[in-house]
Formats: sequence, structure tokens, C-alpha cells
Amino acid sequence: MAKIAAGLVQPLRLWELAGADPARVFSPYVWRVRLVLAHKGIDYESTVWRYNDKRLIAPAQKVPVLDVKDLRLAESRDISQYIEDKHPDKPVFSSCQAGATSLDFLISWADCVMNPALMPIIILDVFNQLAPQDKAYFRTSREQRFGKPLEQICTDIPAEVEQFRHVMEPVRQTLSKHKWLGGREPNYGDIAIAGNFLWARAVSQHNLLEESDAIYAWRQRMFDRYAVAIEGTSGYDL
Ligand SMILES: N[C@@H](CCC(=O)N[C@@H](CS)C(=O)NCC(=O)O)C(=O)O
Repeated sequence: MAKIAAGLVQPLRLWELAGADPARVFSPYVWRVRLVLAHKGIDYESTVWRYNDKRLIAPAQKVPVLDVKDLRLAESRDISQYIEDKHPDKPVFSSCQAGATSLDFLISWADCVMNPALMPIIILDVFNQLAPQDKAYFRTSREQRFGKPLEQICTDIPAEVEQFRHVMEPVRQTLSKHKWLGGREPNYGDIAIAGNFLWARAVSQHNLLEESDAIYAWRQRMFDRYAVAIEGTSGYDL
């Protein structure tokens, strides 16, 4: 433990979904909280969690879960807002109504458009990286969700990658005019979208972006800026 957070009661424990390799933390939503904690310079303890450990995070059903001493928080957005409220310095959310609404839109876009565009490309990679005890649960639950075997969710990776690049066009256009989605500094919009890329980086070697893409350069800037959160985790060079 390097630093004690001023505003948040310690100890902080973040439950993080990992693959067979405990350093392969891959949940995009956990990544958001990781990045917010790094953004604020807050230290925490990480606990590896796997899908079949549901009882450990009860009453939550999904990670991220953050334990702040005796308080248990769930939902990446709510956890991030809680951290922001306790550490208003270097804000990641907007204090003005219009800014907050636009950010809500961007977060929903990352969840409802970007994430589903990425999912078919990397779902088999996720499966292949899972701990053995998680594989049956993941297969059954995802095959139910998609209505087909995992192996048939994506039958044409290059076509899905092209579609993904197309879906990213609004982000591309924004980043060709601005250094960060947050403008002069990264905000939760950058964090939400980088979280999705960190999910892919953790499990998959697929080349999602061309080097000439403005998003490629931004992604590298984000990875450099938040290197402290990424160091020591397993992932592929992008
Ligand atoms: N809306 C939630 C979504 C969290 C979520 O979907 N977490 C996944 C990992 S990426 C999970 O824990 N899934 C458990 C399961 O599928 O059983 C948030 O933003 O925190």
C-alpha cells in the first residue's frame, strides 16, 4: 500500500474479474473503476473474482464491486460517482447539467453500441482465457443470450472488425478535433471507452484499429496516461 486516500475510508477492496491468469483482469466495467481510482491517485486492494464466486460479492450479482470498509458498492457508474463525490479533485464527471447529460449519452453509447460491436470479435477469446471453473457457466449463459453456440457468434472476424471500425466513427471524428473526449483532460467518457479497449486488450490479439486511426493514437495516450492502472496486468500488445 503506497498511499492512503484522504476522502475515502480505507481499506478499499475492488473485486476484479480475472481469467485463468489472475493478472488477466478483463471486465470493461471493472476497468472503468480501476481507471477512475488511478485518475484520482487512490490506492486500493484488488481481489481476484471469478464468475462462479457469486456468493463472495452478494448481494451484488456482477462486478465491479467496491468495498469501502463496511459499505459494499456495485455498478461501475455508481461506484465511480461515489469516488468522485469523496474526491472531487480532478473531476471525471461534469458539474454542469448539459455536460452531465452528454456524458450519460456517451456512457450509454459505450455500453449499448461499442460493447456489442466488440463482443462477437472477442467472445471466443474471453472464453479461452477463462479459469476452468468458469467455462461451463460462461458458455451456457452466453449461448442463451446469443441463441447460438459460442463458435457461431462470429463466423467472419474481418467483417466484424470492419463493422466495429465503422461504429467507432463518431469517436474518430471527435478525436480528430480534440485530444480527449473530455476536451483538455480525459473524463469518464474517455474512461468508459478505454475500459472497453482494455477488455479487448486483456484477452484478444485481434487488430481492432489501424495505426493511422485517430482512435489508435488516443488509445495509446490513454494507456500511457493510466499506465499505473495497467502495469502488472496481463494483456496483448496492440
Ligand atoms: N452495469 C454493470 C455491468 C457489470 C457487468 O456486466 N459485469 C460483468 C463482468 S463484465 C459481470 O460481472 N458478469 C457476471 C455474470 O455474467 O454472471 C456495471 O456497469 O457495473
